[in-house]
Amino acid sequence: MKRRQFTALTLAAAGALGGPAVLAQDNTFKIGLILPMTGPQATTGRQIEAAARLYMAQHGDTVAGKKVQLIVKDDTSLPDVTRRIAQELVVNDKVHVLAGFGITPSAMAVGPIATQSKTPMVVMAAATSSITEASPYIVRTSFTLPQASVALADWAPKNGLKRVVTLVSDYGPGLDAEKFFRERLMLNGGQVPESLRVPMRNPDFAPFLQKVRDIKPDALFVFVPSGAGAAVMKQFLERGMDKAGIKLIGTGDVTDDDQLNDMGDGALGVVTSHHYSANHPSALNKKFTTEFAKANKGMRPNFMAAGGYDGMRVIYEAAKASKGQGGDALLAGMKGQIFESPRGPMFIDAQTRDVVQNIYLRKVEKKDGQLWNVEFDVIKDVKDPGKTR
Ligand code: VNL
Repeated sequence: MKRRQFTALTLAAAGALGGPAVLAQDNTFKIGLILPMTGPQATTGRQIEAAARLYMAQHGDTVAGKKVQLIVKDDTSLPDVTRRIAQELVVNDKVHVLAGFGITPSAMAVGPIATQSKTPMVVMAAATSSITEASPYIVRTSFTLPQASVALADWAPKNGLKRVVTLVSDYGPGLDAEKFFRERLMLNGGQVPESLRVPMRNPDFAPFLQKVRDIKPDALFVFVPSGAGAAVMKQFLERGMDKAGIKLIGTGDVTDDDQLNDMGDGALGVVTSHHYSANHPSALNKKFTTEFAKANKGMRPNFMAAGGYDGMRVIYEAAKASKGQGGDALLAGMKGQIFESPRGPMFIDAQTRDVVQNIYLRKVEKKDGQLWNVEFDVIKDVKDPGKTR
């Protein structure tokens, strides 16, 4: 960008961000969907975009009498890029709502823009507990790591897994998973002899897994972001960890439905806790997975797709309530929504703007020649435990 252009953009942005955004005056309702479409989190972008488009195909592309315009932008998972794109979407495109946000740093980077411009911001993927505190305009339709981790820490010691090593990606969601899993496991009489953290970008799991082998715990608890699970599984099996008697457990990010079916039979029996499984037995989910596959060359939706699909639901219903207005009216329409999602019942807590939902315990099983996360227990209506302390 030339210097003069840059200055002009910065000034325009500063002006527009000094108060409520000036919204598109024509008869459109604009959704700025910022996603990682390339780079290490590209599967998250692909899943969420597909889900958003499916929602629009099923529910029409007009809402409150306005034509819905979905503007998809690739932030490559770099927070500085996310911030710049968000600013352009607010200032130049005059979007009514920002949405997407594949990883926590990207969501955090945009919080101040949402606040200053009074633009509602729907977080469809990122899952660190504190994200909703980055702006009063943030509403979340994904999940939180404390939500998923606590359920597993209750299950593990009752099922013979008392000494558990944790292995997490070294950033927001991983640190949440580590802390909430460990505290709850210890409360339940378990032990965590070691807590390992792997770099978020280009992790090499081998040296960490060697360490786990030496410690020989009952189980290894893992959190890695969506897209990295297959690599963990492969190295876990290659190093013969399962044969050494170490069980692999984790949040459902590890047995991600986007990759699970390609992980091979070594994944059988892995127990995880999460809010969405493509195998969730409900009529609504059957319709969701079937139509998603049909529109996307047989692709199976994962939990990211669920977050994107439900995020669109939250936006559409809020737009109806606000009669197509943005800003505070749109935000108000998002708070307190309660509905059936492909994941099960779901509620946007008006106080926290965070999702309250069922957390399921699941085991990888083979059905009709395919691997699935099969739910075998449920903890109902779980609020983010990260907010009740
Ligand atoms: C995050 C959390 C990202 C869970 C993920 O995949 C995930 C995050 C991209 O908050 O950055 O599975």
